[in-house]
Amino acid sequence: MPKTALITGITGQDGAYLARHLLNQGYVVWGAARRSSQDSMWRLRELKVFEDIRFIDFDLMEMSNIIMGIKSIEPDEVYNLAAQSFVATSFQQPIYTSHVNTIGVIHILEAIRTINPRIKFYQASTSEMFGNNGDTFQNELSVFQPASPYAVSKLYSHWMSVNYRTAHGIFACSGILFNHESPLRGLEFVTRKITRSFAQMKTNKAAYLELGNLDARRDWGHAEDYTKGMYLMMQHPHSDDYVLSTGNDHSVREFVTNAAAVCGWMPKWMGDNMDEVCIDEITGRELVKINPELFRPVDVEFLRGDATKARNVLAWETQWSFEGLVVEMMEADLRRAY
Ligand code: GDR
Repeated sequence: MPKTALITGITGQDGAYLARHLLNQGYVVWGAARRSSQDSMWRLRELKVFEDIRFIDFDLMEMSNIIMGIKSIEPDEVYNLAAQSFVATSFQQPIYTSHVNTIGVIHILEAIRTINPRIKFYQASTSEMFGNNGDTFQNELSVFQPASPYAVSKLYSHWMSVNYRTAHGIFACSGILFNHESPLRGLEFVTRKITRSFAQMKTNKAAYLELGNLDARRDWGHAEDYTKGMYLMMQHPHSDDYVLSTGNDHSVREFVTNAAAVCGWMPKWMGDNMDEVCIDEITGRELVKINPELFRPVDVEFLRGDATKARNVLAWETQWSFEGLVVEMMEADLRRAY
């Protein structure tokens, strides 16, 4: 009997890569998608998995949907990837963010507990929960210091997952994933914003790129590696919490520099603070300017993970380097722009 998985948020970047991986492992894959997100099926089409997925109309805020869905699908594993996942938006929409990112999670956990407590559950937790905790590396034992409504809501759901594991014996894993990107990344996130804007600038569909905090440092990995890590967590005999990260950090400025080089520009940074710009030394063209409105009320300045536990316990490995990731994303957007 093939295993059955239900993925919430299947139309997102991680949903697409996870669906492909599970299909390759012989799973029957069900995707929970809201009607309004039908236009997001492009990722599943791009990975050529759309036709192989079964869909169920599902809203995390509707407990009745979730109960009916889990009863009819009878999944072995539920991966909860659905969320309001853009940190900047969570400052503007803290109540919506909190509802979706917290209540949605207990809806699923309660459904599992009451319908079939043997169903395994994966919660998409995040390195944002660490906030500005001052550690040089963050791992499963690091202090949580969430710095946005998004991070606070995710911390609630992390602890709820832990609680259902310890209080009710549910197989609940919390994957504390550092930033993970790909050509399927949403345009609101900084990496894809950079590669998409540069591709548009190359074909003169855009003049220049505006960014906020260039000094922020992130541990950027590839979503393909990270979704394989989700799957490994769910195959281990015991449920637990795991950090997934590369152990390397880079600034937004470095991401820009690498992406610009792939476009054939020779990036040079000039000026300070709000007047900082990046120009192409060959043509003198202005590539990047600062827009103060793109700064967050509070930003997480530095995140770098220590994934020793996942490497040792799950034999999790990363195939992608930071440099390879930037090249893949930049080349994909250059192809799309033509
Ligand atoms: P992040 O990702 O907040 O780390 O959360 P994002 O790419 O949005 O920001 C990374 C850093 O870049 C700075 N930045 C900008 N960010 C955006 N989006 N747009 C800009 O113009 C810009 N200029 C500078 C930000 O201030 C920030 O410091 C991501 C999300 O996927 C979360 O859902 C996930 O939980 C974490 O990664 C791990």
